[in-house]
Amino acid sequence: MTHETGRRRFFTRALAGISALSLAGCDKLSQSESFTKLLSTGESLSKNAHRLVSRKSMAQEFSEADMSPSFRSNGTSMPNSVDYQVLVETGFADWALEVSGLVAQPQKFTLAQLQALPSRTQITRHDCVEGWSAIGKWKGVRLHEVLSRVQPSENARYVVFHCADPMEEDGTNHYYESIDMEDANHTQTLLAYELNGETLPVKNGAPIRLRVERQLGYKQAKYIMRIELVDSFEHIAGGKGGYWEDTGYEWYAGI
Ligand SMILES: Nc1nc2c(c(=O)[nH]1)N[C@H]1C(S)=C(S)[C@@H](COP(=O)(O)O)O[C@H]1N2
Ligand SMILES: [Mo]
Repeated sequence: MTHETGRRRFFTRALAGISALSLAGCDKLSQSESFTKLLSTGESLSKNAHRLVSRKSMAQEFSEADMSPSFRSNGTSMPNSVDYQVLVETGFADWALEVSGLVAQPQKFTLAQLQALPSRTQITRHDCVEGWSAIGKWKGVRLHEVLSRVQPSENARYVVFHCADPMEEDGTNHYYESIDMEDANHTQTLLAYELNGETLPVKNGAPIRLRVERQLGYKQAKYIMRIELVDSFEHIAGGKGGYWEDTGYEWYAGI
């Protein structure tokens, strides 16, 4: 079950007057109010702990032997957009990542240009709030490398990732996410173009997806089309900094 159908199902049930207690099973937990509250508390605690100890601490990295046999897809597995489908058919030859907003040198990067920058490879664990985890090997360019080329302004506070997948049937309300400058410049924060030694599959976010280790699955934006540096996200979509955040999820989804 996806978060989206799960959420719809929850609201439908809530409207029908069925109590959260009657919701049994692991993947229903994320739709239960008390679980969401518990998660929120844990998230704010870990956020503050990171702030006090070190936001620069590294997420655990694993060995090849620890890798999951396959890395599943969750949420969108093929964006429902003609523009995106054309990009897939043409091997992303005409795709370019626009990086703009509060930067001195807005730029567009082709996939080949991103792949020519220094790369980092890391084997990390992905944790989804729906109750599954997977260990995968990611290769990509550090977001820091890209940002240093566009020169963020001093007032830039957040990096926003605009994705190709519309979340409504009518093609509106695209998935998006955001992180702060500290996580953006973290050593393990990547724009990944390979998964498990292969070109990033469409189901996992081709041509590039975010890896922001130490945060939950929904922060790992797939199908990134545009990156925008901002000082606030109050004027973007629902104003909470992400698609799921706009529905009530925590913005800082620390693990
Ligand atoms: N653009 C986009 N990014 C997304 C999602 C999505 O639906 N669309 N789902 C999120 C969620 S909830 C998870 S758990 C991961 C799933 O990544 P995977 O498909 O590689 O397993 O992507 C995240 N990033
Ligand atoms: Mo997720």
